[in-house]
Amino acid sequence: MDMHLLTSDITTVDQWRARRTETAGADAERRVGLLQDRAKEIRRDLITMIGAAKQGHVGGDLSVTDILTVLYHHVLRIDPANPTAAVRDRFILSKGHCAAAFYATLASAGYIPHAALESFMKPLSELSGHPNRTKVPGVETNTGPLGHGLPVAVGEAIAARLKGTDERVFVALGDGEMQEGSNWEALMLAGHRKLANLTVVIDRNRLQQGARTEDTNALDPLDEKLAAFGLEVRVIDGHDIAALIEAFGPSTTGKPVGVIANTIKGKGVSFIEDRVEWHHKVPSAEQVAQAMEELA
Ligand SMILES: Cc1ncc(C[n+]2csc(CCOP(=O)(O)OP(=O)(O)O)c2C)c(N)n1
Ligand SMILES: [Mg+2]
Repeated sequence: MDMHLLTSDITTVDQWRARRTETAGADAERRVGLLQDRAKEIRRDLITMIGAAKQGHVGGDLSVTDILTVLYHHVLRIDPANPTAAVRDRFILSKGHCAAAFYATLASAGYIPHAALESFMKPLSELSGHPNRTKVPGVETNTGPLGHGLPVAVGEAIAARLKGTDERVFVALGDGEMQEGSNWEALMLAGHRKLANLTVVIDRNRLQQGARTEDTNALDPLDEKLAAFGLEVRVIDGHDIAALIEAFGPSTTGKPVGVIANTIKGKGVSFIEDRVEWHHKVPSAEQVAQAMEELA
């Protein structure tokens, strides 16, 4: 029985497939350009959604957008027409407060109809403020309470190994979220089990809800910490599409991969970029219009 009221948009899935084929076959420069176009569409959608809902987490949505774009439009081996296919790569958005970016990405891949984005955070909408796997096709596990996505991803990576498939598991976390102890327990197990099929992506925008991470509970040297837990660490610019593609390549050491994606919270909209108050501030109609101009 399909639990979901929302179902995939086959026209968009076909378009997504055609675009993926085009992206895969393009030369490096054109590939980056195509993915930047997708990311811009997703940024425009999430701004529209948050402006209409008058709720959301716009800063973290904009910092994770390029990560989501590269995963869904180039890397993940998925079939949005069959979200629960027995063999598939998995993605978990552990920083579940960034649901708007996630839903906009799922819509761009055809998991859900684009028109459904209009219901974001409305009463009784499937598209609530944090993603729910029983309501939204493509969502692998419920997130929102920080610190739970990575432990689930570790379990999925172990399950894939037990099944003997080559499925890969990706999880995106906030940097403030790394202050949750559960993540370090999960990393310890990932390192111990040498879960080479797991890629842990940290959206390192250096801001959490009310302040800078390094002023709250410092994470640096985060690369050394991840390496000490047994990860193969890749530090990149999290808005550099080519660097993201490379960083999402398979493990070369037999260890789980840890990607520290240095990002800018609010990336793409000048008055939101790197400003702590935009963690969950809502743009006015005028600010939505200005953001759209910048993202034109
Ligand atoms: C366990 C838990 N505590 C508190 C919150 C409230 N909360 C939502 S987002 C957030 C800050 C997260 O910062 P970060 O992980 O850096 O995310 P980003 O900067 O990408 O938005 C907090 C404290 C929560 N969702 N879960
Ligand atoms: Mg952060």
